[in-house]
Amino acid sequence: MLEKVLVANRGEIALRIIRACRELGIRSVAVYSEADRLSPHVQAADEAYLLGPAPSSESYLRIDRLIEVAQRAGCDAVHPGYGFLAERAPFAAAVEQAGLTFVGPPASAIEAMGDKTAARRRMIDAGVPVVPGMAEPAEDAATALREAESIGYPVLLKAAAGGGGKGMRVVHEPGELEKAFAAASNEATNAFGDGRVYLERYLTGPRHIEIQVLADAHGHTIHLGERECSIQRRHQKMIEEAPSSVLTPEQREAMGSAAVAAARAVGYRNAGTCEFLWQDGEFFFLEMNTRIQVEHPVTELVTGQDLVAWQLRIAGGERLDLRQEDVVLLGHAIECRITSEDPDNGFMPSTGRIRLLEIPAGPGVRWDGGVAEGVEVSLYYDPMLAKLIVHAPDRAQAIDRMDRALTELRVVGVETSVPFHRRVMREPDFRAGRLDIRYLEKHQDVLRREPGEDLLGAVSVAAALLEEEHRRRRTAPRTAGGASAPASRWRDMGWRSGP
Ligand code: MV4
Repeated sequence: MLEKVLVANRGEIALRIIRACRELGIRSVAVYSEADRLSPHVQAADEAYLLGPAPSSESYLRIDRLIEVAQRAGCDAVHPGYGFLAERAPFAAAVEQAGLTFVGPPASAIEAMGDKTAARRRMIDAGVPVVPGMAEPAEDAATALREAESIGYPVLLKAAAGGGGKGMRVVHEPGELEKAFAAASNEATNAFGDGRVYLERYLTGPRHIEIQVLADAHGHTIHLGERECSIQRRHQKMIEEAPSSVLTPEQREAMGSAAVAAARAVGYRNAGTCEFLWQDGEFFFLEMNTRIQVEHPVTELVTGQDLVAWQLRIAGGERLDLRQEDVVLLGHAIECRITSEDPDNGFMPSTGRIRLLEIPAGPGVRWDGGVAEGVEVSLYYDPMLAKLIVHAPDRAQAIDRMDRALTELRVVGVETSVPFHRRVMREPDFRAGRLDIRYLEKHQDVLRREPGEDLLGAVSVAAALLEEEHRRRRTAPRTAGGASAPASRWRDMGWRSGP
């Protein structure tokens, strides 16, 4: 078992890892930048170390400094979380080189999944379905033109070093190919320092469905079902759920087996996710994310498994004593990513101090947060403040529960994505499960405030007190026996505070 873990991250995922450590009796060490001095993850850990004076993300990317802190603090392992250094093979290798355990896959597995055409070849060899297309990067535009003929239009140009949608170009007809090839290659060079591109058949309205995988160090690999992640904006996921409403048990098994085969093919260990595109009952492997993901809680709620605890136990050499047939899905879970972005203003990042934070509670509600009242939200880091996750017996009840929980949530000090999330929970296509990766392109209605839209929340006691205090300071002293002016809300509802 691990004894002391350095958490090489910040925000909600750092807190999530610290919580898992505490439950397992593992000591935790936080690191922080100057800007994060007062952040909750620093308070929650057993010890905390300042990484450097830079207030930006730079601090969390200093490999040498992180390893130095881990060694000085007497850690035996490093958990990278997601983002930052989580999928950098050189970081995993440097951690192991320093005699520490990397809570994640071997560097070789990260590398194998990093090169997209190499990964495609390995998946084909392992019998995992991939989108029809090229197995090698195209030498030039003329080669791509010939390949496109055999694949059939529309085709999609993708960067070989790829991921995240950079260097992607849709080509509808031969005449567009040469220009698109140059543009995609250019973009790939700028983004990855590698201009190689290849072609795939372009799927016009797929869903993004991914499979959670767990693999121990003793050759045992299983999957924990899927997550539906189609509701995204500019490659940023906004809402995730488990299970997907389109998979039959047979398809779940087929996709799960494909994900397990993919993991085995690269010698995978620890938690990982295989992304698939699903269209008209067919599915195709896209890529593997070699980290714990933001949306892991929806899988935890429907499987009853603690994925971060499994990461730590597997890294400590424990056996994954969970058979595939023991994984049972129960009910439906939905996650909303609560960000400091203004949905009524093109999702413009919003900054400021959090003055009031009221966190939803009640049956089936989970809050994975990384902020607290008093915390300053800056532009230095990712705008995700927290994740609100609900669990209910079925999808319809989960949607209603999420709408209720969003009603209870109050954040004063920064604008948040909450109004957007509430509009999606009420939108008929979403409620009917009619969604694909272009859902938000097609639903400008949920991206904008409706005239007359009324999304009042529950009246919070703290907010009511703050308002009342404010009002008392402004109003003249009361006359004897006279009732104070009722709050406008109460008057609106037909209530009176006096006779
Ligand atoms: C595709 C596709 C359609 N057809 N491949 C986007 C990021 C990268 N991971 C793969 N992506 C896509 N690949 C084929 N052959 C559409 C996308 C895509 C997408 C995929 C998943 C989630 C959101 C997306 C948004 C736009 C495009």
